[in-house]
Parts: sequence; C-alpha cells; structure tokens
Amino acid sequence: MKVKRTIGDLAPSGSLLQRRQFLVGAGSVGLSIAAGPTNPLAAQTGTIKPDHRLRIAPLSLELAPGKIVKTFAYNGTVPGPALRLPLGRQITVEIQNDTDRDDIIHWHGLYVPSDADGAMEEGSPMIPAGGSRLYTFSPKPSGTRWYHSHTIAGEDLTRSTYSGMFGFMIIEPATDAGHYDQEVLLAAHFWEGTWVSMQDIRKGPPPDNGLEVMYSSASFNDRTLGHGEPVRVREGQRVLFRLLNASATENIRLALPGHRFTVIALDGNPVPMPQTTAVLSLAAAERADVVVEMNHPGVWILGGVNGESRNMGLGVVVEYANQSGEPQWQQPGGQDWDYTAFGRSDSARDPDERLDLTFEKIPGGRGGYNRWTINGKSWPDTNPLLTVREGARYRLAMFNNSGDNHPVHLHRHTFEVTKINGKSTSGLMKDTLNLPRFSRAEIDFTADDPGPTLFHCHHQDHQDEGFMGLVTYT
Ligand SMILES: [Cu+2]
Repeated sequence: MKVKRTIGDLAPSGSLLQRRQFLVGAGSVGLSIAAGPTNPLAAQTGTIKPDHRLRIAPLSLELAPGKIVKTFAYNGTVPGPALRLPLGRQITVEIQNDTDRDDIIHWHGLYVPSDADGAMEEGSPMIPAGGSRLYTFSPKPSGTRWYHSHTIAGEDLTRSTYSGMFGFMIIEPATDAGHYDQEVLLAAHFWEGTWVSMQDIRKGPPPDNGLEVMYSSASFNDRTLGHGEPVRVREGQRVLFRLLNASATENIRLALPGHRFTVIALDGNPVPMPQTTAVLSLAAAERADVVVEMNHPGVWILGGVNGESRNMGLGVVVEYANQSGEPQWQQPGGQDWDYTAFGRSDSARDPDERLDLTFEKIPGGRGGYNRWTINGKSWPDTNPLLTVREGARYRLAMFNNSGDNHPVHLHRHTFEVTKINGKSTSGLMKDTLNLPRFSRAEIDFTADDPGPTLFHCHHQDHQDEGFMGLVTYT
C-alpha cells in the first residue's frame, strides 16, 4: 500500500522538520541583502554586476514531441547554462528565484566557503522565494564540476535534484584530453518519479517493504533517446564526452556499441591510470571525462546498458557522416566497475586519524519511507560526525551494511580513494564515491578548507531521510 507523506505528518519525531525549520530560519536571514553573511560584497550588492546570472523558474520541458514534464530549471534550459570559469579567478553569480519556495544552489566538487557552498546545513543562506542572492567565490580545482539544487525534496518528486535544476561547470584549464575534434556534454536524468511500495512489487516482508522512487522517463540533457539531435561524428575523430549523472537516485551504466571509452578523469580529476572500457558506471552525482575514437562507422545508440533505462529514454544517437538507418544497439558483456583500475596499486600514506562509519537502513522507518543511519544515528543526531584540525589527514572507513547503493559525497574537499573492499589503491581523487550494497571502501582527505562541511549520500531520498553528517573544524 502506498503511503502518502506530508512534511506535517513527520513533525513530532523528525529530523526532516528540524531540517526544514533550519531552512526557514536561514532563509529569513538577510532577505533583502543578496549575499552570504560574511560576504564582503554584502553591503554593495546594488553596485555589483554579476559575471553570471541564473534564474530559477518553472519549466514545461518537452522531452519528446508531445511528451511534456513540468519541472524547475535554470534560465529555462535543461541542463542550465554550462559555466566555463577560469581557475582561481573570483566570480560573482546572481541567482534569482522565481518560484514559490526557497531554494539553494550547491557548487559540486569545488572548494567554496561554507556560507557560499550552497548547503543550509553548513550555514549557506537560502535564496528566498521571489528573491535573489549573490554567490562570490574563486573556482577551484579545475575540471568537470556541476551545480544543482541542494534543498530537501521530501515526498515532492518535482523538487531539488528530482527537477531540472542542474548544470555543468567546467573550471579551466580542465583535464588535458590531448587533441580532440569535438566536445559533447551529456547529463543523464530520470523524470516523472512516483513513490512505489516495495511490498507491492516484491511481495515480501521487511526488510524490503519501504517506499522507493520509480521513474517513467529518462534523458540525456533535455531529450529522450531518438528525439534530440544526434551526435554527428566523422570516422577518425576523437570525441571528448563529459558525462554527468544528474539523477536524484539512479545509478547508470552506459555503453556505445562498437566503441570503447578511454576514461581520463573521474569527478573532473585526472585519473592516475587512464583505462579503456566498454561500459561506464556512474552513480548519482558522479562525472566521467572520456575520449572515444570514432573508428566504427554506423548509426549507434550511446545509452543505458539496462534496457529499461533505454526504453525510458536514456540514450543519444551517434551518427557517422554518410551513414543512415535505424540506430543500432548491442548489449555489452557483463563487467564489474572497479575504481581501483584507475588508481595506482600501492597504498596511500597513513592518515593521522581514522573514523569507522557504518550505513544502515530502517526499512519503512517513517511513514513508509526508509530511514537511514550512520553509526546508528540519523541527521541531525549524527553531528558532529567528525571534528578535524586544519592540515591533518583523515580516513573514513565505510561499511555499507544495506542492500542499496550509496554514492557518498563530501562537500568542499577532494578525497583520495584508498581502499575498495580490501584492495588498496592510491592517487584516485574524487568527491563522490559509490558504495555498492554490502561493500566497504576507505577514503582519505586532508582538512584543508576550514568551515562546516557536509557529508551525505547523494540519493535525494536517502539524504532527506537521515543519511547526512557534518565535519567540523576545531
Ligand atoms: Cu544512499
């Protein structure tokens, strides 16, 4: 049976309410001053000319002829404008919120002060409904980053990362891809989510009885497979694809039949050991920069390995010059994704301190929705998750003791992947790491960006239901 949830229903016991109260409180700070509390520009907003403007507004998005979804987007497009920003040069972005609800933008993968990072849990102010705000920061490090809404969605599957509020941010000079003939930006997204009871689907008792999000359509950028412009290539070209999984909750696997992906960067950071692979795996929020040698003329589908995802629209046609006919798909062989293939095989240096983290599910824990815990606690009881001192190196030794995937994300820092299921590695730098069901991973980071720092699962429903904690500096 499907349980309908409202935020009010959760009031007595919930961190959701507490998070929301914080949201409202933060949103009421400096309503008329479009800047963060410590922003030096706060007093001068009338005279500041922003380098970039993003306007949040409702959008009727035509994914295919006649197929329209109602969503929210930046500047009326999905994705929002690709922001290409020079490394380290201070910029000001003005966000105008033309919706009826407070919102906030997170600059994912960047070192940004806590009050401008775009997470209310870190103290970034909300952009009030009908209001605007200036964000000022110096983008770093270089590479493929992105920006997206970072508010709660709760039961509302049109908000936050369920919506079209995402866009690429490329901090230049980005990864050296060598010579390439064209660059293609593809952001994957799933649309038209509904809450579905796993009890109905699996007919099973707990632990699989919680509500999950299921979708009925998917796209690369703003079009479903077969309804956008094809990627037009010529034999012999090298094409650089910047791929982003901008789904709120779905992990994806991608292939381009007859071709292989040479992975040069993950989450925007050059990998120590570039590898060529037939299948790419991207959890929610992960990015991959890949080069494809166009050496197999035809008309092909670059799309989801999972047939259901392709049927929903996850794919784009790759069309060689002077080739025609129906786009072809061939199912690639089974292949496990192994992060350590892209890292060095030696061990990373020892950290100054180690923290063990266990992630668990309370099935149907609240109003039918699954609750999530870190070491037995849910946000905000998880705080502080870890207290760090500037300059020290910390290891998060994580155990996913649940049957779901969790792409965990650390804000405002880049971490080094140091162990995957007992296999040591080094040199692979990321900001989001997927922990498959019942798996272990270790990541190290240097506390080099003082300020409250959010750690959370990037699945929107998991973070909304407790899977978050704060790293704080002494
Ligand atoms: Cu999760």
